[in-house]
Amino acid sequence: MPLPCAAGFTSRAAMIEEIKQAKARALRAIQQAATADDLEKVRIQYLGRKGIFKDLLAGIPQLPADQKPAVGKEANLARKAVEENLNARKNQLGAAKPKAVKETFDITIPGTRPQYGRLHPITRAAYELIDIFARLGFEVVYGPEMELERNNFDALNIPQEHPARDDFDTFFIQDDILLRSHTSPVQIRTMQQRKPPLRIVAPGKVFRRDTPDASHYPVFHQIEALAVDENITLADLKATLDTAMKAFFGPDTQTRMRPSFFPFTEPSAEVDISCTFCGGKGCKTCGGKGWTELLGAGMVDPNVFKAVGYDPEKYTGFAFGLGIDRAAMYRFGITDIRLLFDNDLRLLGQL
Ligand code: FA5
Repeated sequence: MPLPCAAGFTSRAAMIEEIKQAKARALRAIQQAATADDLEKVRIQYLGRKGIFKDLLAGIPQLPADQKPAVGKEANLARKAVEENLNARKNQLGAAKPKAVKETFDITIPGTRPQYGRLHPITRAAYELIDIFARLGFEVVYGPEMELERNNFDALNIPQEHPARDDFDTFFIQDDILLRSHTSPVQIRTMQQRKPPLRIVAPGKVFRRDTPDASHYPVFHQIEALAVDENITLADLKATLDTAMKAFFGPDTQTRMRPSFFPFTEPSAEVDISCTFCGGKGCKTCGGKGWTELLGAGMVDPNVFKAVGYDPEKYTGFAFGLGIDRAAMYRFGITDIRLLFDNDLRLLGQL
């Protein structure tokens, strides 16, 4: 707003009066400003580059020399007062904000729960099994998922064209390299590197051409065990399994061996545990049998010892391979193995 100040004022008194009035109007506008935006508009109107005070001060040089100091002083005082009031009001308006937030904050609303991560049931089962076998004196070793055909088959007494190859059929990378179809090749790798006595467990991922169903998956996990020494017997195998299964599934768990066949063990057995869902009474999950298959086991075949340069006349040993995914299912009450691989947090979050 242009003011009739500069050239129009002829007396000091008139100009001082004008400054006082401008100051009064500014202070009123500051008090009436309800928001920071209103306040900013007032600041621009009075103290801005083209504001009212700028115009007032522009008139001072035209005054007679003896009047300039008094008017200049009055103008500076007025501008200072406006600035101070602007700052004070700004603080007032700023301070009012948190108060409004405080009033609308309901402390009874439940907080947002942070999402905690946890281990996958297969990982948990693997860690627990490793821990149990470690306490029984087994050392943990690892082998590669990509394996030589020789270690997966030939050295385990499964020569080319042997029908047992079908049970362990897998994915070939090239002619003599494949994705291991069980953890048993780690037996071969370990025995080739060490002399008896030895007691090892080898957990890891394995691959098969199996079609997925409630208890099979084409990628799953096993934990292999191997104990070799003089005078190891089937009783050692049975006692080790009994102790480990009771530690993992609970003290009432029963273990039984059914005669079976694996080319790398003789005799061989499928090992069942009493059904964890019905406690052995028979239910839908165990097909009414009261038992569920968990692992394959046996006494190491002399041909395997020969393949790794151990003396089969001197040493005996037991070995087994346990399905970790199945162990996790029976332990955590999951009736379909596929659920373990869906990664649905609604299921995993309950375990
Ligand atoms: C073997 O893999 C033998 N290597 C085990 C063994 C080791 C025997 C040492 C003797 C000495 P089998 O194919 O039965 O055996 O598999 C062992 C366990 O792996 C089964 O009992 C089961 O718990 C699990 N398993 C087998 N196939 C699958 C699959 N497709 N999905 C999930 N778990 C499986």
